[in-house]
Amino acid sequence: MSESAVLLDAACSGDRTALARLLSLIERGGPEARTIGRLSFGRGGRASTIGITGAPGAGKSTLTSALVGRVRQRGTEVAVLAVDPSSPFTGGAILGDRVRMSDHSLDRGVFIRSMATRGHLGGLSVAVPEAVRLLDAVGFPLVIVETVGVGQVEVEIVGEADTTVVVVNPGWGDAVQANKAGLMEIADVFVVNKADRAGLRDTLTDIERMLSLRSTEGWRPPVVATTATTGEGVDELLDAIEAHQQWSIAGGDREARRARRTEVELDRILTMAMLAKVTELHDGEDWHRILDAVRSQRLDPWSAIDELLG
Ligand SMILES: Nc1nc2c(ncn2[C@@H]2O[C@H](COP(=O)(O)OP(=O)(O)OP(=O)(O)O)[C@@H](O)[C@H]2O)c(=O)[nH]1
Ligand SMILES: [Mg+2]
Repeated sequence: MSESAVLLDAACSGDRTALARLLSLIERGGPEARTIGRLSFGRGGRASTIGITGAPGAGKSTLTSALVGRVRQRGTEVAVLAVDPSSPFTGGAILGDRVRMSDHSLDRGVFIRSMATRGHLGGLSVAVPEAVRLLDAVGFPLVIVETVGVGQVEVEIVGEADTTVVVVNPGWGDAVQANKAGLMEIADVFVVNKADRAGLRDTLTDIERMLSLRSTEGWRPPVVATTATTGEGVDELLDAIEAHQQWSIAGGDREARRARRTEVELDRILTMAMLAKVTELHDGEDWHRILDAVRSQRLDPWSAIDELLG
């Protein structure tokens, strides 16, 4: 058996160290990550996923921690993946800083892990779905993905969850102005966190107004006010998330979303494989010979590429 297969069996039997090791390999990418992807595929499919996004400091981690507490009270095991597309580092520092979840450190029903870019953004958009599939495969019925920031990449990663929660604060306009439309599009549930701060009413009104401009068909995202630090509103948030999950399962929306997600993922993997092929050709023997031929006008670029690919 390969090392990955041994690790996966251990992880499926509850070995958290093995699970952490597998996630590191997925994060790093390359052949091991692909092997893990092959092995874990088909073992899961039961987990629900929740994506949580919002501007830096909006209270996503505090809220996630509070949600995890509620979910555990209901007896469900949960894995949390904290994704930071802007950072090349993972591990202790970011985990401690970004994910305020020390409350759950002694609870074996909770697994928390952060993931960073390792230098390339494309890698993360392939690694995150792979990591989620692994957490599903080892038996977590619920996986929460939190991303830092509200840029394109973050929105993309989180928007692929079964239920997407967008976290804003009173007076949210300034922080996320650039990407308001993008957030409106992906939100299944809106949270105005830091409800203890001034400006809550205006923000709720603003969001409701923007939501009323959306298509009237389908799901209308509920807007929930929370104070993550005290836990106020967190039960309502969990209810709103569960309502969306039930609605999307019943009406076929979840299935459709997952079908789209599969296509997007396959497309990304194809693109990555093609880029790897390009690098391989660059490093190969023929490249310089063919380049010389084009430089000395013996060969046109189109024929050169045909020859290289042939
Ligand atoms: N007053 C108030 N402060 C809050 C609330 N929720 C979170 N905070 C505080 O806001 C700060 C940021 O909270 P985090 O949970 O780290 O926010 P985050 O969105 O995960 O931050 P990043 O991961 O860095 O983007 C912390 O100091 C929290 O204690 C809230 O409801 N009210
Ligand atoms: Mg955070």
